[in-house]
This record gives sequence, structure tokens and C-alpha cells, in this order.
Amino acid sequence: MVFPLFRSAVARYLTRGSLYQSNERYILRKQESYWYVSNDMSSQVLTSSNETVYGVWNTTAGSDSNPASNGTGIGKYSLGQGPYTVFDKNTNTKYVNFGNCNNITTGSPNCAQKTGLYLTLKRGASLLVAFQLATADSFPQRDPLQITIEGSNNNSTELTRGSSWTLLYKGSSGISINQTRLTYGSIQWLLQNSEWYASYRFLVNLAMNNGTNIPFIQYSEVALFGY
Ligand SMILES: [Ca+2]
Repeated sequence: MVFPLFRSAVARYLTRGSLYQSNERYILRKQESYWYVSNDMSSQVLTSSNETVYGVWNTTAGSDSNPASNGTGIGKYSLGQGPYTVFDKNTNTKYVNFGNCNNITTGSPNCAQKTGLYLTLKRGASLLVAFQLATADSFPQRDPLQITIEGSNNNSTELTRGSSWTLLYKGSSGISINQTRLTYGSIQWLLQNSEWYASYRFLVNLAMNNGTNIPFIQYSEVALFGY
């Protein structure tokens, strides 16, 4: 299903963000001389299956990245459950980051907050329009609640510096409380973003645990939509 639109309507969308409501599965696409709205989100995913993805911990928007690595405990992500698993289009694989957790059995209330990932898109600079997260297989308390997304066009050696990044989104993950396991949350729109970036940093600021102990934060997919 498509609805033809003129370029001026797109300009209004990009500058004011007033044309579309959140949670709609429509996205703007360009075809020759005019734009239209499509509900085919799958063709708009910015990532490929062979992206190089870097895990981070103890990192917030604007701050330097602390690289995370394979393993268990502080500053680690589970072997085989690294950050690349969120871009394989498979909800049965998940990213498990322990962040600041020094007790991975019982965890703590603020366990693994301020963790996430960054990558430079294989396809090159792209305009991020929306995103959608998917839950993993266990305990909803470990789902992301609040997240940030930043963009950068700096070269790879500068991407660990906080000053390289521009904040594009800060807010809901789109995942609801006690959402069904292995399913996608609602689409979240970046209504104010009109810049093309080659690299993106995705961080979880808060989990769904509401003060209860969790041993890590987990999610199965981060779908980045745009063009
Ligand atoms: Ca996955």
C-alpha cells in the first residue's frame, strides 16, 4: 500500500515531525521525483548481516565509550551473545551485557545500565528515521526501558570519544512492561533528525527492573530504519 506525496510534504515532515504518529508501520520512501509512504519496513533496515559492532559499558550519551569484551562480569558481554547479535534479524539470538555487575547470579538494581554498542554502517552514511527493539527469551525485568541513540561522521579512531557523537534520541525503548518474549516493541520515531550519519551509538540507560535485582540487560534485535 502506497500513498503518493510531494517533496514539500517530506520537507515538512523532516523539519517539524508533524506528519506521522508514532507506532504506525509506515515510512517515507523516495521513488524518482516524488516521495511516498510505504508499510514495507523490512526493506528499510540500515544494517546488514555482516556489520562490525563494538560493545560498550559504563557509557552515557556524550561520554567516552568504555569498550566491553567477551566474558563474564564487569565490562563483559556473554560469549556468543555479543552486540552483533542484535543485527542478525533473529530474535532467538540476544545481546547480554553485564555492565557494572560484579554478581552475575543475583545482580543488583542498577546492573548493566549505561551499556550498549556502536557501529559504522557498511552501507555508508544514512538517515535514521525510526527504530524498533525486540525482547529476548527470559525475564522482562532485563529488557531496556530508556535508551539513547547518537550519530557520528568522525573516523573510526575517534568513535571512542564522547565528543564525536551527536544525540539524536533519548527516551522510550518502545518495549512495554511484561511484553511477550521474542517480540518487537513499538516503532519509535526520530522526528527531529534530518542528518545523515555513518556511525551510530545505541545505549541503554535504564532497564525494566524497577528497582529489583537483575544480573544483566538483554535484547534480541535493534532494527534501525531509514534511508
Ligand atoms: Ca538477534
